Amino acid sequence: MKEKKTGFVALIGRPSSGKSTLLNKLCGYKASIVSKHPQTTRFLVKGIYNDDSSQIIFIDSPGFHNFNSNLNRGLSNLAVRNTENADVILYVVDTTREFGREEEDIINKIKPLERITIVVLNKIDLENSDMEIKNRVLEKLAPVGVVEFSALKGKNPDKIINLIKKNLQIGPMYFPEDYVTDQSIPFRITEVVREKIFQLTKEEVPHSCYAEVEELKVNEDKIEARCAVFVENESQKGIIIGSKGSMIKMIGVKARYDLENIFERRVNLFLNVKVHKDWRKKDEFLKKMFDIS
Ligand SMILES: Nc1nc2c(ncn2[C@@H]2O[C@H](COP(=O)(O)OP(=O)(O)OP(=O)(O)O)[C@@H](O)[C@H]2O)c(=O)[nH]1
Ligand SMILES: [Mg+2]
Repeated sequence: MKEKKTGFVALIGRPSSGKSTLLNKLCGYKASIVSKHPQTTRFLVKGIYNDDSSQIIFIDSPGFHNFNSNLNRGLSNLAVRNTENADVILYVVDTTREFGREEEDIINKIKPLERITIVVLNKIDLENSDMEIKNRVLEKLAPVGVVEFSALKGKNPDKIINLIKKNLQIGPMYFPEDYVTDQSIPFRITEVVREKIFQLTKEEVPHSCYAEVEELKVNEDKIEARCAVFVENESQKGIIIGSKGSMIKMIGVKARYDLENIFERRVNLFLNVKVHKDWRKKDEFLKKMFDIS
């Protein structure tokens, strides 16, 4: 068997800088959920890129930002932990934002690791994209490469892939060649449901939700799942259900559509909205749920 270059690439960047969008573009497959709200990603989500000469395992992480709650602090710690074990760090910079405290904090965390780092200057398709931030980053960090890109509109991420390959070693295959992600079926279901909630609701509501698959039947031609959506209080429950159930219905329709594409079979999805009072304030629960402390 031909030897391949393999390794782990950790994405890090401030919330909404486009990490998950970029991971999906690099993998050529939607492995990680995306929305316009910051803090969409809550877990270390893997997407796997395979070609004749390499296997690259990308690990998405929650946006790193200033701590203002236990959940955010936990998510930011998770993002940093992600970079500590990686062969290469892919630092995604939002060029429509000013260099601020978040960039400074990220650089202070990754610099001492002395890992191979590649900087992606993202969102160059937008009018307010400003390369001044590039100079600010490069004053503090010495990456092996800097690529200007649009994770949303860019057609060809080869430049980033090639740069990564150049910096990986020949190594073991971590996953079978036809794997595009290591995510379980229930995890994919809850993530897609969460994505729809992030895309269809606003302000605190998407952040107050988590989802859990309570019953699952997987057949060759059909998947049937009962999935609970938990919110923090009755008023959020009312918003998620919507007038005469219109919102939860829309979440279900859109999630099912995506899941049928992902699993390539029919999906029956039953959503049930429940209250888990103030779950984001319960440290023990957060620890268990998000593997964070
Ligand atoms: N115009 C434009 N929009 C982008 C680009 N990359 C990402 N976006 C948008 O920015 C928003 C956030 O993208 P995500 O990929 O969810 O960002 P993220 O860094 O994973 O965010 P968190 O998981 O919340 O930290 C979405 O609305 C994307 O469509 C880009 O290159 N150009
Ligand atoms: Mg994300």
